[in-house]
Amino acid sequence: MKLLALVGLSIVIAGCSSGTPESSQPAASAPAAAPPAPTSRVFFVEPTDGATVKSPVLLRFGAESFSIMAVPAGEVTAVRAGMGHHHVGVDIDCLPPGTEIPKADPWVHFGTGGAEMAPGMQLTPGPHKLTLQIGDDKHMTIAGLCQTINVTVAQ
Ligand SMILES: [Cu+2]
Repeated sequence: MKLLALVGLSIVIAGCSSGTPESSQPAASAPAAAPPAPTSRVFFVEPTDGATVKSPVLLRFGAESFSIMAVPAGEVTAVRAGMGHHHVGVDIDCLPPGTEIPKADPWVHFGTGGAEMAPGMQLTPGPHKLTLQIGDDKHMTIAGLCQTINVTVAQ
């Protein structure tokens, strides 16, 4: 008798939910790649945004809730979730998520898992934009893991 009541109740609930328009549900975003944890971020430690610096410009990178790792040796057939390496682009903006970062100017890959360039990057005097962009093991950009800063290189 009790089982019968439960069955009846579930039918009522099913009847209600089927009457609800699906459009009232929050739309689930469907990114091309697995998204990083919401708190993941990447940032310049050196230089700081707006700084006046001297060439060669010392570069240091930081990352939170994301693992900076060397690209595996040999042919990479699959990417490791939550792992990647740094890239710096000079006078260029962040690339859209899911873009392969070119292995050419103005991009530098830190494929060995490094988080700095010392003594630094040669830059001409004047204002420059520096973009720090994470790429996965296939050098593909990941949503949210990019930062652009502006610096001025002194004469
Ligand atoms: Cu790369």
